Amino acid sequence: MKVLITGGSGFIGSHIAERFHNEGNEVFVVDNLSTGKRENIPFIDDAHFYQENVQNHELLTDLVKTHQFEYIFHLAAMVSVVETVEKPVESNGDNIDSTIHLLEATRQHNTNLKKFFFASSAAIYGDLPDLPKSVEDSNVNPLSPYAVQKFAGEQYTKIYHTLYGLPTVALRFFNVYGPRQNPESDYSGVLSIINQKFLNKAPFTFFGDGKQTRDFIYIKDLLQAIWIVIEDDSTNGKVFNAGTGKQTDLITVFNAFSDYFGYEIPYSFTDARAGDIKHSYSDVSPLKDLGFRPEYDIMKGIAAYLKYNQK
Ligand code: UD2
Repeated sequence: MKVLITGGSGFIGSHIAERFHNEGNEVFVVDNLSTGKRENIPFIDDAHFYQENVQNHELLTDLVKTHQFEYIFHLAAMVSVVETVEKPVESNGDNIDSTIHLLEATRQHNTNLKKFFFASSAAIYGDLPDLPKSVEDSNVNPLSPYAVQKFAGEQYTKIYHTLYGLPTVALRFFNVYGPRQNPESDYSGVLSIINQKFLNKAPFTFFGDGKQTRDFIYIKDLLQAIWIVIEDDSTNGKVFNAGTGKQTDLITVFNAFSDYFGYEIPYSFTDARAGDIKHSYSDVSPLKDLGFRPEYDIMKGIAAYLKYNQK
């Protein structure tokens, strides 16, 4: 099978690429390496790797026409919320224009598509207090260009099914963590930051009191969710939450790292980040109805993450 992954050298995209590759498929990656890394996907040769911006619509259309992919994953995006606040117009191009162009190229030229997958985000729920967040019952309240753009992307993905019959699906990712997550920015996933701090024995700062909670999902559980929705025709035109349905506070996470590393690092508390939400977790019952069974609670997930690091 032929598979296209935009953003395929990023944290999540590289895991999708690896699994398809290991299962004997031909995987093509388009990634401008703005946040992804070429070394995340050493198994993809240069003939299948395009270091290009996802706004290169001509390239993407050509790829779709030439290769007639079975699966298309659209993960490439300006992923930093802060960067989208600084660059609303540019991020709109990366995050919305790219999505509709790729959907349109697929509609017009890709005749044997099994699924078009779009990566959405829990960011679209904003700071409304209801919990757990449910695709059916919760209102959305996008508070950044990033959140608006992810919501637009998933809605385009959805209507490309209802209007044109394209087999599409979108997942709203909650707080994904695991190997290859890039810890380099202040706004990287907090687990990758804590991991980095422990490795370097450097101080960690809690923004707020550390009692904020998130629905942390280990990359392997996310892959399970992705494979369930891409292989099931009943998911066409639908949007699902991708989390574990459990909330864990930051202090618990920090203490788990301390236990596994076997030493303490200095830590301090400062003001909560502007716009930070206090609590978040997902209702994943629709995914569970399709067979989703998350296997990694936070302790098991952190253990697996650290074991991978040691390799
Ligand atoms: C997630 C997404 C973000 C956006 C947002 C929308 C990730 C990695 N980020 O941000 O892209 O979708 O949801 O709601 O999935 N923290 C510290 N110290 C640090 C870094 C973080 O205390 O050095 C706190 C941070 O203030 C927050 C929590 O840790 O309360 C989680 O932070 P995060 O950036 O990993 O994830 P989140 O949910 O804020």
